[in-house]
Amino acid sequence: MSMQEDIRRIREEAAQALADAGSLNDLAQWRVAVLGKKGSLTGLLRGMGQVDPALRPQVGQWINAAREELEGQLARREDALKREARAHQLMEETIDVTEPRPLPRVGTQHPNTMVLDQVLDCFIGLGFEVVEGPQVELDHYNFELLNIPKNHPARDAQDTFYVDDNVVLRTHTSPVQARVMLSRKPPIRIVCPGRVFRADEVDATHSPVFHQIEGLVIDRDITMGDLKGTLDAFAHRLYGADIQTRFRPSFFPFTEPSAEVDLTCFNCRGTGCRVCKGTGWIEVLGSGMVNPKVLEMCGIDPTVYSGFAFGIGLERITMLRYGIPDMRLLFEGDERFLRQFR
Ligand code: 2NM
Repeated sequence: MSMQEDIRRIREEAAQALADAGSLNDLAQWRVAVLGKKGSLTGLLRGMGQVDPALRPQVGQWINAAREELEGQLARREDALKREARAHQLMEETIDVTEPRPLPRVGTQHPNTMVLDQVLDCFIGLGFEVVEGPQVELDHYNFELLNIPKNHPARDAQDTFYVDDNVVLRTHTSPVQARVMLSRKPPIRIVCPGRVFRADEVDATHSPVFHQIEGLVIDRDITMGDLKGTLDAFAHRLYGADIQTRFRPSFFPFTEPSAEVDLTCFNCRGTGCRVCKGTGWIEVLGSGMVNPKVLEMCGIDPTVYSGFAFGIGLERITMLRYGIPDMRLLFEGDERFLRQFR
C-alpha cells in the first residue's frame, strides 16, 4: 500500500469521524486520536523510514498538508458545535413574558387614604396647595398663636398630651397654618392634612389619634361668601350637585364669626332618615373667618387682609361615606375589614 493511499484513507476516516462528533468532548478525543503524539496521522511520520529518501520531502509535504487540512476542519467543526450549543441554550432560557402567572397578594388602600385623596384632589382643583408640618409641636404654635389662652380648658392635660411644659402632640393641624402665615405673604391658599392627638377615651366615635384636614385662605377682600362658595364646591364634588351646605353659628377661639357646617344628608338626600336622625342634615365641619388677633400674631395685617379657615375630621367623613359604624375599625388594621375597600 502506498504512503499516498494511507494519507488519503486517514484523511477520509478522520473527516468522517469529525462529521460524526456530536460534542466538544468528542472533538477533544478526535484530536488525540488523529493529530496527537500517538495519533493516526502522526503515525505516518514514524513510517517515513521505509520511504525512499528521494520521495521523503514530497511525502512530508503531503502529510503536513493533510494535517493543516484536518486542523482547519477541526476548527470549523468546533465553531459549528459551539454555535449549536449556544442556540440550544438561548432556546432553553427563553422566558415567555406573556405567560399568565399567579397574582401576587397585594394590599389595599386604607379607607381613610381613599377619602383623603378625594378631598385633597378637590381642593387642589380649587387652587389650594397641600402643606404638612410636625406632629410634635411647640405649645406656642398649637395654642398661643391660635388665640387659645393659657387658662383655656383645651390646654388642660386632661385634653392634651404634653411632652414637656412647652411641647405637645398637636391637637389640630392649625399650627401648620400658623407656621405658613408667619413665613409667607398673602395670598395664601393651603390645605393641611395630618394626624392629631387628643386625650380622649376610645369609643365608637372617639380616638386619641385621628386625622384632620384644615383649609386656610388669606387675601384682600376674602369674605364669608368665599367660604360658603368653597365649601359648596367641596360638597358638590364629593357628594353630588344636589348637596347643599347649611351654616349654624358657633364658636372657635381662632375664628370670628364661626360656623358649624352641615351638608344635606347623602343617604336620604334631605328627606330625613336614620343616618341624619330625621333632620335631613349631617354635621361635617367647623369653619369661620380667621380671627384678626390670629392674623396679627402671625404677622399679617388684619386691616389689609382677611381670611377664612375650616377643619374637617377625616375619620368622620370616611365613616359616613362607607357606613362604618365604629371608629375603632379604622385603627385596628384587621384585614377582614380593610380588604372590603377596593
Ligand atoms: C376648624 C374650625 C374653624 C382653623 C383656623 C385656622 C387658622 F390657622 F387659620 F387659625 N386653621 N384652622 C379652623 C377654623 C379649624 O376646625 C374645626
